[in-house]
Amino acid sequence: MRTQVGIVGAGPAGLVLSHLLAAHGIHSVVLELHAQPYVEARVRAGVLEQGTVDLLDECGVGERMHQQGLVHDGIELRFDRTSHRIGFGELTGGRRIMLYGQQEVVKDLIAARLAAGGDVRFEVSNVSLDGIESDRPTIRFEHEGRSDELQCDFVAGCDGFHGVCRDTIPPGALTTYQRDYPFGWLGILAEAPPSADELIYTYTERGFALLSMRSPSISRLYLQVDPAEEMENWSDRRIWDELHTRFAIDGDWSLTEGPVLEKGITAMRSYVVEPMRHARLFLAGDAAHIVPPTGAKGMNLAVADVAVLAEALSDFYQSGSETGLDCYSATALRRVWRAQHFSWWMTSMLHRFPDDDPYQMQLQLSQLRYTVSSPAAATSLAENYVGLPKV
Ligand code: RFL
Ligand code: PHB
Repeated sequence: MRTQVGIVGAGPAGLVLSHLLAAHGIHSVVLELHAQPYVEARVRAGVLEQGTVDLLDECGVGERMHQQGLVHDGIELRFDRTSHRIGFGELTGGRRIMLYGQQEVVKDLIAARLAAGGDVRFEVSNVSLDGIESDRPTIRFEHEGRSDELQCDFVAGCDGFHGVCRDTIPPGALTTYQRDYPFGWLGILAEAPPSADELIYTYTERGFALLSMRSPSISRLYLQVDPAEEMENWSDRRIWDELHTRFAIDGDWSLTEGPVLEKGITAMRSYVVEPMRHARLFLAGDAAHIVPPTGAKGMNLAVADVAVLAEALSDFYQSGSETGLDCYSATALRRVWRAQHFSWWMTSMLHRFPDDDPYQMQLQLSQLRYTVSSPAAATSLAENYVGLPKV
C-alpha cells in the first residue's frame, strides 16, 4: 500500500491534518490504535480558540460546532470568596472562545473524512516505523488479523504523548524539556445545568477548582487533588462537598448538583521535545508537547501544529520547495513555547503546592488581584487565553 503522507493517530492533530492535506489534493492514510466508538467517546478538552474554530470551518466541519457550541466572551477568576470577570472582547479586539467537547470535534472530523472517501483505519496494532531517514519511510502495522505496510513520502507522528513515533527518533537527536506538577485534576462530567454562564477558575487555600460546561444541561468540573489520589476515595458526595467548599463566595451564588456521568484523575505535566522533526518524520500535537490543562491549550496547539505542517507539505508537493518543511519545527515551537509559558503561569498562580508557605500564598493572591485590576495584566491573560494570532 502506498500514500503520500502516513498519519499515525486519529486525535485532533491527525484528523485535521488529513482534512487539510485532502484540501490540497494530497493523499494520506490515518492509522489509529483504538476503535472508532472509543475515540469518539474520550472526554477531554473543551475550549477552542478562535483560530481553531476558523480552521475547523476551513475543513468544512464547523456546522454542528456552530449549532451546539457555546461562544464565551470572558472567564471568571475567583479568590478571597469573590468573583472577578475578565472580558475578552474588549481586551482582544473581539476575539472569543468556543466551548465544544473534543470528542464532538473528533466525531465531526471522522464523519466528514469518511464521507469524503478518506482512508482512516481503526484498531490498528503493532505500529512501527522503518526508514524514516530515507525518502521512502514505511509504516508497518497489523489490521484485521493481517500484517500490512504503508509506504509513504512522509510520516506524521500524531499519536499523542504515549505513542510510538517519538521513540523511533534516535535519542541523541532530541532535546527534552519537562516539568511534573505535584498535583492532578479530578474531573467530572455531570448532568447538571452549568451554575454560571462562563468558566470559573478558583483559587482557595484547599486548592484549585474549575467550573466548565459542555451544554446548557451538562457541567464539567475539576478539582486539584494529589496526583496519586485513587478515584475510589472520592464518592460523588465527597466530590460535590469539596466543590461547594472551594467555589463558595460571599453573596448569592450556588453550585447546582446532578448525576455524575463520568469521572477520572489526570496527572499534570509540561513537556516539549525539540526539534519536532527527524528526517521524514514530523511530530505534531501531544506527541511532541504536553501542557497542564489550566490554560486550555493542548488541543489548540495540536491543531496549530498541523496547520503549519499542511502548508509546508503543500508547498513541497506544488513547487518541490523544502523551505516550509525545514522551518516547520522552529515555526511550531514558537507557539508551543508561548503556550508552555502561559499554561505554566496559570497553573502556578491558581494551584496550592505541597511545599507552599504563607508567603507563597500571599504572592499568588497578589498576582490574582493584579491580574483582575490592571487592564495591562488582564489583557495579557485574555490575549493568551483566546489565542495569539501570531507568535
Ligand atoms: P491525542 O488526542 O492523544 O490523539 C492521539 C491519537 O493517537 C492514537 N495512538 C496511536 N495510534 C496508532 N498507533 C499507536 N501506537 C498509537 N498510540 C496512540 C491514540 O489512540 C489517539 O487517538 O493527541 P493530539 O491529536 O495531539 O491532540 C491533543 C489533545 O488531545 C490534548 O492536547 C488535549 O485533550 C488537552 N486538553 C485540553 N486541550 C485544549 O486545547 N483545551 C482544553 O480545554 C483541554 N482540556 C485536555 C483538557 C486534556 C485533558 N486530559 C484528559 C489529558 C482537559 C483534560 C482533563
Ligand atoms: C474543559 O472544559 O474541559 C476545560 C476548560 C478549561 C480548561 C481545561 C478544561 O482550562
